Amino acid sequence: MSTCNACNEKGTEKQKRLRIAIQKSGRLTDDTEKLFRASGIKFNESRDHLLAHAENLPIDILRVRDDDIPGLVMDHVVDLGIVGQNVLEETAMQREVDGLDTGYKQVMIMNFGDCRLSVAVPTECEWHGLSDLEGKKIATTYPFLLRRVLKAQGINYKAVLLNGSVEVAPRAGLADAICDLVCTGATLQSNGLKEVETVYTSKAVLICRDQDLYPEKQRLLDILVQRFKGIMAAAESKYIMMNAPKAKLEDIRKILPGAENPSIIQLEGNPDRVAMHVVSREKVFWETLEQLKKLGATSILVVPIEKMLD
Ligand code: PRT
Ligand code: ZN
Repeated sequence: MSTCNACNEKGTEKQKRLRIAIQKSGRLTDDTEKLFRASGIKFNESRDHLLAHAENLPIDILRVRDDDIPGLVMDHVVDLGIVGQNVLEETAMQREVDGLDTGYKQVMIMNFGDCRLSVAVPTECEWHGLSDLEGKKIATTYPFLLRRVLKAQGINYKAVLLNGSVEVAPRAGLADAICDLVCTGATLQSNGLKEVETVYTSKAVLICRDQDLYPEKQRLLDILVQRFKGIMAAAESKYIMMNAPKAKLEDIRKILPGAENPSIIQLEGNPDRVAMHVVSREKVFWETLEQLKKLGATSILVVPIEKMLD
């Protein structure tokens, strides 16, 4: 077996290599790995390896279950972690009760992992509000997040803790209602449930241990954050090109979302028309293009942007 610097950390290596915990296999994995690749972090080891070393940067990736990520950061086993806010806050509340460290710093909110924690009841049930849950059994994987909301409303209920298949609990006679993560709502619908109240909304977040990092690691983190932000900004942005009547330029600018300082180029042989190039920092919908066409724009091109550095 070959020796590995990152595993047998010597003092100096430990000070330099940034350790990031990510979800091994689940809903956050593809987006996280895509972001790393786009940021120039290259690692070859397969998902079966617990630890992967980046080839080109002093970064080690630790692949674990998402539930373990907050604890690894809070116990200073890793420097950074990418995890859902739902898991982060639930774990922090659980650890507080257990008397464990709960310190971390939120570095940035990511543009993936969106979901909501919602109460759902059987479709045929009438619903008037959270007070309908008084005295009821509620199945959930997130007892602390649920309790925070219901306690604030003075509602007494019984939590039934389930770590999977929460949506079958009412049909199985285990609970009257559930409180579970929802994305499209299809799972609730196919289990005869309706979403009645959202108690928490969540996205994936990048978190950091609450101690100062060694300077080399902090510098690397700053670079990563700048790259992540550039990729996320580019994901929403589009480069738009069109030919347009000079007289309508102001109207065109008004309907282009988030477009600043367009470049205007005079078209050869046509004094009334110009070429307009602009970066739009918001999604561009078909409706917008149709409006542009009505204003006399032609040859409209909307091009994706890969990277962006302001
Ligand atoms: O194995 P490991 O413990 O790492 O993974 P896990 O099974 O605990 O988590 P995983 O991979 O399912 O989700 C990881 C994180 O993704 C969650 O903690 C959320 O932050 C985020 N996320 C985003 C979601 C969803 N969307 C989501 N829809 N997590 C779970 N779901 C489940 C939900 O529990 C329900 O079963 O998807 C189902 C509902 O989806 P819809 O689209 O039918 O509404
Ligand atoms: Zn999990």
